[in-house]
Amino acid sequence: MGVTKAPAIWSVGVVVAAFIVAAQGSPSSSARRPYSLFEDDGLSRRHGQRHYDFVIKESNYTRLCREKTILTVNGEFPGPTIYARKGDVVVVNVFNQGHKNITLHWHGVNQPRSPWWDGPEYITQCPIQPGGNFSYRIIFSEEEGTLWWHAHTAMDRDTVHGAIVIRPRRGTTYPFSKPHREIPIILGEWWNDDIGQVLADAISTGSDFQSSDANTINGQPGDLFACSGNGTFRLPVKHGKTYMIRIINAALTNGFFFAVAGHRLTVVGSDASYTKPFSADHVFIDAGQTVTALLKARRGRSNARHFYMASRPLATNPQATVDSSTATAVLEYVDAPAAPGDAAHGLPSLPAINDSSAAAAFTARLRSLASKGHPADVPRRVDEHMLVTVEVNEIACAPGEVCKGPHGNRFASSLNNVSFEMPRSDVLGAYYRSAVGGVARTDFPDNPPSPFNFTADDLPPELALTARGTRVKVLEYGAVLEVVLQGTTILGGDSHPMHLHGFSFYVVGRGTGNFDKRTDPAKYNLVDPPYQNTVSVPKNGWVAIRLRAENPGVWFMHCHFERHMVWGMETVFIVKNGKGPNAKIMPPPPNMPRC
Ligand SMILES: *[C@@H]1O[C@H](CO)[C@@H](O)[C@H](O)[C@H]1NC(C)=O
Ligand SMILES: *[C@@H]1O[C@H](CO)[C@@H](O)[C@H](O)[C@H]1NC(C)=O
Ligand SMILES: *[C@@H]1O[C@H](CO)[C@@H](O)[C@H](O)[C@H]1NC(C)=O
Ligand SMILES: *[C@@H]1O[C@H](CO)[C@@H](O)[C@H](O)[C@H]1NC(C)=O
Ligand SMILES: *[C@@H]1O[C@H](CO)[C@@H](O)[C@H](O)[C@H]1NC(C)=O
Ligand SMILES: *[C@@H]1O[C@H](CO)[C@@H](O)[C@H](O)[C@H]1NC(C)=O
Ligand SMILES: *[C@@H]1O[C@H](CO)[C@@H](O)[C@H](O)[C@H]1NC(C)=O
Ligand SMILES: [Cu+2]
Repeated sequence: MGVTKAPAIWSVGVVVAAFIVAAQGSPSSSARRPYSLFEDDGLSRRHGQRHYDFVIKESNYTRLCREKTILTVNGEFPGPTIYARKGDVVVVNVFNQGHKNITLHWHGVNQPRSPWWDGPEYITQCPIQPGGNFSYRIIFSEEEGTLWWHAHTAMDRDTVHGAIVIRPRRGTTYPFSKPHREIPIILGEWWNDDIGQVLADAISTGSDFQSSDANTINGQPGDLFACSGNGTFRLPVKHGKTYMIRIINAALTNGFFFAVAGHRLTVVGSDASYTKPFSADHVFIDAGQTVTALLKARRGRSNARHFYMASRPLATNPQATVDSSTATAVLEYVDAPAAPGDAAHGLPSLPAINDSSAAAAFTARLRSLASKGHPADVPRRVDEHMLVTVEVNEIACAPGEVCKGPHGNRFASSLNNVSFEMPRSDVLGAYYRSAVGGVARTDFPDNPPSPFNFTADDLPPELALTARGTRVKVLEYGAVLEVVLQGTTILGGDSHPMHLHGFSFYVVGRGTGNFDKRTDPAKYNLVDPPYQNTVSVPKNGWVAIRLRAENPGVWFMHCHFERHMVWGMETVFIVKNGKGPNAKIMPPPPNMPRC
């Protein structure tokens, strides 16, 4: 591995020794991923902290009959699973032995008062350059359930990602019977071409991104694809046992439907929060989200040994290039008689690729555990209202340039018509030094600058134009914020998984067409709304979220479709310090990477 020494770790009075996690064998081409990689790795704890060493390095993998060099953590794809209990602090020592700048993000972890370890490049830190290292502290507070980690530089999260499993505090248990086993199911995508090249090609002409070549389950397309059958992810189960599947959508461009043939799933959680259990034939999971579900292994009368699991995208914009393929994995009853030639059962039935109503119907069933007698802690009084349009746009082609986006322009995207431009050094560092003006303007608009009929059928083409800017929104500590994210029909419209760092939020309302501030708030669910970190804004519809700005720091909000983010569909919330030491940002660790 080459790494024998951990970097200095920012912690008071704790002596931290290096702890090397050996890469679990070398990633041979299509080798079947051993099931044991999904088990708790038994890492020791020191002073209540767990440590992982993540070596960023290139590694060759074969998929779809071709070998390709990808960026990995410890040579593993998908990367290692992080195990924690609610309230733990986990230290991840990252060593960049790749050839690109990198940062890692702990998706859905609030990192209370500690934005320094949140990860998005040029928002909370400068990237870790090749040869460099940085130790992240993942500070788990209220989260319990399924989350994940991923690179937050360029499009590197394509292959640099893994699951985070957060179990109940020691001595407490799940709000349901303890499952026999817990298995991450990571939905992703695979490109035959180098992902850096895919990005560079799109940027050079302003065109749409090339679509992926396969969808994947735990890194494998499954046996509907050429040269892929040997690697297909197989989950061994025994009749009568209950399995907790922790489904993560790590894809760059797709929301997914997911189902298991011959089995229903009982959904029990979404992001890092439990939901009221409900039974479903299939789940819908947008990019960035997680769904935790229980699967009771019951073969039924068929006595079959194999059942397919499958994921297929939801594609809401017919113009966008999406990979519509179906990825598969196999549920294998290890206690069933091995029948010769026992091919996997048929594919599970999944909604059509354009069935947004099926996605909306699933999403509407997500309810937190609260009840009328014990309502969720949803803020009732709102201090700051924002209405934010979520748009895919165009930016005029510069003279002399050849652009291959819509109307001969470049593709762009925006929030409230601000197409976010990445600064060249981190917003957090500048803000901490009281110099935020050097990197950003603090005038992100609370409302669309010029209102229009957001979801009209025929919008004038000029409305598609937008302009770049690094504009952020500043909030007072403790303010209650309501953001209505409003989809638009500009360039046809699409759904958008909007992710906020530093917070989970209550999704209090959702609807089609234009949000109506006079009538829609009366229909909000303030009793048992889901508590999430990524919300699916429906195509040509809206969602309303509420949160208390009680986490001081600099927090990114962005679409989790990577191309939309690259085009500018994001902004930053700065939450100011409050009164008292527990309402202030922690000081930065001494080893922050520099720009
Ligand atoms: C980590 O980086 C620091 C500089 O920030 C360097 O002094 C140290 O040697 C590095 N540690 C390792 C193990 O590479
Ligand atoms: C990985 O692939 C690259 C190019 O595809 C090749 O040059 C290199 O030798 C390969 N490395 C290994 C260890 O096979
Ligand atoms: C799959 O595995 C079998 C048996 O190990 C081997 O003969 C075959 O070549 C493999 N196929 C592919 C496409 O890797
Ligand atoms: C989905 O596609 C089918 C076939 O192309 C079409 O008949 C149907 O109207 C579409 N549904 C929606 C909701 O767009
Ligand atoms: C907005 O556009 C929709 C769809 O074309 C239309 O039904 C609605 O009447 C329009 N609203 C207004 C206020 O013009
Ligand atoms: C967005 O900004 C661009 C550039 O300033 C402008 O041309 C366009 O009309 C604006 N669109 C809206 C909906 O405000
Ligand atoms: C890597 O990060 C450094 C520091 O921010 C920056 O100067 C450099 O341009 C980055 N490299 C690339 C290829 O983006
Ligand atoms: Cu988007």
